[in-house]
Amino acid sequence: MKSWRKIFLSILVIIMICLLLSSCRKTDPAAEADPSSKQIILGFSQIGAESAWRNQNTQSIHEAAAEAGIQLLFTNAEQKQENQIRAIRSFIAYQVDVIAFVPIVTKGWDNVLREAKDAGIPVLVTDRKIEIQDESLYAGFIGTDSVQAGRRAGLFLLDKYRNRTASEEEPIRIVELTGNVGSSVAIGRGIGFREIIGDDPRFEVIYSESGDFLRSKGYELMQSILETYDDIDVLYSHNDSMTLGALDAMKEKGIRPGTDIVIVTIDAEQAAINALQQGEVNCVIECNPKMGPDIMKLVKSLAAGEGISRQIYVQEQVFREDDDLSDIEARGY
Ligand code: GZL
Repeated sequence: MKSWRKIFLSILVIIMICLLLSSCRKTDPAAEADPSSKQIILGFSQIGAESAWRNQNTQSIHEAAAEAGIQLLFTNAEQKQENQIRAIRSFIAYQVDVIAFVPIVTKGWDNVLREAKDAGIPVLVTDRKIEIQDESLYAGFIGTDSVQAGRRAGLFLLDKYRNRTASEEEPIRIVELTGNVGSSVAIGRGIGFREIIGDDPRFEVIYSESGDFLRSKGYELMQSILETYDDIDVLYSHNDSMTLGALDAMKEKGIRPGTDIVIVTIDAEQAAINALQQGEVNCVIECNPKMGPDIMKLVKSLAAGEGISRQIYVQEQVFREDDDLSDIEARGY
């Protein structure tokens, strides 16, 4: 090959390498000298803005990152796993210090988390859980105990119908609106609920369908359900957004939610607490979205190369119709 062509190709390769390096994260000489002074960069992939709960979760993460002095690269996946995988890859390319994300569904994360591990970037799973072959691909989980939330829903019904016998009466007919199909929270809330009422002959789940945690789908599904069934006793809904939509549909039909149909819902956004106080809902199970500060503490530990607990559940409570509902703290979302 003529020498001028060799020179041209060498220059081209050098330019490409410089461009590639310049596209990656800038190194800070001061930080190189004193790693503890380096600002931590966190790449966070959020699933979307499907509910008041999710928006509060997002707000908590932004506020806590700012408070902690952590630079936040935040992406909204618009409810698509492929967008989350793309975002995680971009965090890897940028060489963030830590990656955190809410996995919209439990499966399909092995490859991209292997890439993060190979790049030496620790990963924190938040809010929802993942199912993965190699558990070493992520550092730990912090979020809700969705199976316990389902159990709490079932336990409320056991108490509500404690005087009901199985023998002489029709079963208590339950309609279930579930969250995202394949998400750990929808799976867990279904499993926990059935652990409690599944073998009890007094109860029968006559219908179960995903409303994707959306108010609009809760409304549409309940409209359709009320066209099909006229003897529903209980609605068990995996989040307040779907519940509020279902309540709208019930009221349009002259049905009194909380009286004609017992309503059990999860999240505890303000609108659901208001409905509980007004007697339109019978039980609200809290799912705590305000996990930002705890996430940032874990991020700092991971950035410092420290280990963290594999599984941390956030604090959550239950609000029942018979509780003192007069002094419930404003929910903020
Ligand atoms: C639960 C969370 C769920 C909420 C919904 O931890 O993932 O997603 O219950 C939200 O409101 O859409």
